[in-house]
Amino acid sequence: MFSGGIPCSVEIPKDHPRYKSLSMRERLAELAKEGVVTITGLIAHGRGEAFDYLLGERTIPEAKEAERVAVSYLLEAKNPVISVNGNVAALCPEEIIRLAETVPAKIEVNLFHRTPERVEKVIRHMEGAGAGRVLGRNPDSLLPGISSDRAMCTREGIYTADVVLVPLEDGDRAEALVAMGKVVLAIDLNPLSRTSKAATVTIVDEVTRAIPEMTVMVDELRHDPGKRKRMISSFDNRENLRRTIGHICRYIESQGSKDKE
Ligand code: PTJ
Repeated sequence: MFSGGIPCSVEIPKDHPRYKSLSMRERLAELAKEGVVTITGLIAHGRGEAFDYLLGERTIPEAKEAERVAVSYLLEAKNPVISVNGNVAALCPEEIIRLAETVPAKIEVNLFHRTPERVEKVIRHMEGAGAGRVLGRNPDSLLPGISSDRAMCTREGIYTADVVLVPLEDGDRAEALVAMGKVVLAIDLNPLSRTSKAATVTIVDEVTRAIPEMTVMVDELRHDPGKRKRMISSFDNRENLRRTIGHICRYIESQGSKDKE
């Protein structure tokens, strides 16, 4: 059964005001039963949903700017890699594959709650969605400075990548990747997270909105290296996060004053 492109087990009425959000939950719950999504991935999604409310559940201009800069980095990179975890594989596998093919970039599965069986499930899930080659089955390298299994990666992929896109990341690995001198592009609805603060570029947007938007931007920026370089050199992640938080505050204020009317 499919709900708005998101396969799920319970039919959500299309006219339900929270159709997309409920379909996503069903999808994640279903894939948690299959072991693709970890149980704590459901908690992480709930936190993301809460922050998305505070953004008005839409892509704000600050996120669009960060998406453009992130795409510029991906196009400038020698070895760009998209890191995929259980939640990302569940929410937007086809969209990740399309972005990876368009750039082109490698896809590597890297999990926080890692077991060989789960890695295999997530990779199979990506392959089932049409991915050609997915790295991560046979990690041969360790990221320095991380004590969790998230350190395990492939030399061909994340270990030697110059630019890594990390949707829904945990702070430890984001910091470790930056410490290795890599450009880290985060997608995280929480502008206050350690990941958001550590990343080179933080996209405060919902992953299923951000990835397709970025794929369109690849075509816009592919033939304009001058614009890419200008976007990269003028971008200040801290300032963008500051403006994002300001945006959230103003949005909350506006909702509060609506109640008083
Ligand atoms: O599949 P695994 O084992 O690698 O585990 C994946 C999770 C997500 C459980 C793991 O990476 C984790 O615990 O992440 P955190 O530390 O909870 O961080 C996830 C961040 O992503 C939080 O700041 C959320 O606000 C944010 N987030 C959640 N859902 C979305 C999101 N950001 C963008 N789009 C979302 N749909």
